[in-house]
Amino acid sequence: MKQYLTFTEEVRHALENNLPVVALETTIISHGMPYPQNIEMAKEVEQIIRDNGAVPATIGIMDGKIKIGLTDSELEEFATNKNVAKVSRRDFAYILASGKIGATTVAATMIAAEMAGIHMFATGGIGGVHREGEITWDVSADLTELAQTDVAVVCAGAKSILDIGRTLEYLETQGVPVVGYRTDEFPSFFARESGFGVDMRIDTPEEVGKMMNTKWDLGLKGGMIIANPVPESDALNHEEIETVIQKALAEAKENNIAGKQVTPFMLDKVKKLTEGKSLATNIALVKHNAEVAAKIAVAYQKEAN
Ligand code: PSU
Ligand code: MN
Repeated sequence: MKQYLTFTEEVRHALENNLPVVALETTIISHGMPYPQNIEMAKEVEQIIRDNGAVPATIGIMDGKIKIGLTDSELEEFATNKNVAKVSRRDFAYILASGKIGATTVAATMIAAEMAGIHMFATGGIGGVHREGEITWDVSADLTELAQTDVAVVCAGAKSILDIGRTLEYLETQGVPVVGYRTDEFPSFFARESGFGVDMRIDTPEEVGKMMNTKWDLGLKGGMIIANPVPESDALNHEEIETVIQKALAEAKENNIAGKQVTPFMLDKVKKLTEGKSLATNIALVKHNAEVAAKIAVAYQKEAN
């Protein structure tokens, strides 16, 4: 398997010396945000992780390799190239074997991170069960990945473009712990509220690190979700965003948007309908997740070593 992986010097050094590392995805760069905000966000997030004592490893597929850590010019490529594929578990081998360029989703980033020996990952929001999922069967492969791959994911919950109740039910069935980080309510990405509670609340990085070590010491396969609400100052109003989402969903339906196009389409529409406010919120929550993930990675690694 190692033949497919390449590492930047910074990441290789960290992994060889058991230093804390935080994985980052590329789908958020290539398909989640417009240029140039995407590249600015990607670089700032890496720096936040360094400032909090861990090493960032942004993951993507190019030139027949799984890249664990990207150079600045590679990051730029993911931010600007219009032909970047969106890679989830099912697409992984195809994109790698064909030498195409592919941005990794939460699911694919977890797969690559585990291969590389990285167990901490920061992103914006996870995929989930889509609204009307009982008709379309659109359930993100992120959820089944969380059930089987040993990577903890810090996210701001799941976007309320999804069916959050069903997403949480699915995660429970799959045995995925959902931890509220300093919150009793599962956040809904743009907003701090969702109307759904969490069964586990943890308030310190040390306690999350201990739970990660305990889970995997026990051989309980799979990841966990650390749900970290967007900071108050950047949050959008739950009811307001709901109205916007209803409009965007109607447009998606009119345009017959389905499958892997749904999430990028919805993010773009919501951004337009909020006049860019949602993009600022998106960037803020990713940065916040990076900070928390770095702190947890430090605590996890201390306990693991
Ligand atoms: N949430 C965001 N921005 C994103 C994504 C989620 O705010 O870009 C991406 C992530 O990479 C996630 C993917 O894994 O969308 C889920 O896509 P799907 O619903 O097609 O599984
Ligand atoms: Mn989907």
